[in-house]
Amino acid sequence: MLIPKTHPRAASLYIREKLVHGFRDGLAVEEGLLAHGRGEMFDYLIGEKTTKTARKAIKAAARTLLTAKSPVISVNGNVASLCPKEIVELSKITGAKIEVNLFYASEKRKKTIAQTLKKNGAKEILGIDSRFSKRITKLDSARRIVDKRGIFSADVVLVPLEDGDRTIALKKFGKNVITFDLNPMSRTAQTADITIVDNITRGIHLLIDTCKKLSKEELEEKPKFDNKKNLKKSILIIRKNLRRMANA
Ligand code: PTJ
Repeated sequence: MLIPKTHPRAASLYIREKLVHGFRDGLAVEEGLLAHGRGEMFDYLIGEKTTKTARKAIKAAARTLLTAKSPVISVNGNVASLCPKEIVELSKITGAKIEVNLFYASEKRKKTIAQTLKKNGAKEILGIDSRFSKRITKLDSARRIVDKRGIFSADVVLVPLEDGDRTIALKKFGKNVITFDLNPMSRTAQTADITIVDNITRGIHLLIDTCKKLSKEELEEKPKFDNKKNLKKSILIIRKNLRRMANA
């Protein structure tokens, strides 16, 4: 599809096309298209830009990833469709392992996602070899199967575009959870330790840059981040935008 650069919503339409291609290439599932639609709606409500509150969460996420002992980035079909290159770059900068972990699991899709990540420069992808499978408790979906070298033994897990049950289970399992979620009211957003309310396709670039730029002093500082307070601010941004639209 040809999208004119001058189209007022060109950026958003390009992102949508990426997901459609990801779906056609066997990375994302149909349900992922629906999840993307929900994301688009919230992106519209936050103004389709990275807010100050998202920047604050990104800084906290960068610090947490860089100071983690064993960080892991969990990748699903949507994430693999939208930003595989950036996921690999983030993993290289932070030393985080990459693990494929799917809600609608299939061996074929896991392999397709792993291949895509490798094409984008990843050396090792976890979550593919069943010899290393372990179960995390209190979770019914296929996502309970994790890699013992990855999510199972991680201290910090980045789980972007996630469903609520998984985030709750990871928290109960003692993990420090970071997420990208455009819906500040979702269970994932509300349960995670650090929620970046931004489109992953925008926010991940800033997360990579922030990881590159954080100074030694900033890394040593005691973290002051309050996720609940930050989420309230994101909800207020949405309320303000809705009010402005209603009064226009
Ligand atoms: O590939 P699989 O099998 O693991 O399935 C993945 C999906 C996405 C289908 C699954 O995790 C799912 O159903 O997720 P949910 O419960 O719809 O949650 C996805 C959340 O991500 C929603 O709150 C969306 O608003 C949000 N979201 C969608 N697109 C983006 C986003 N947040 C940030 N950036 C986006 N581009």
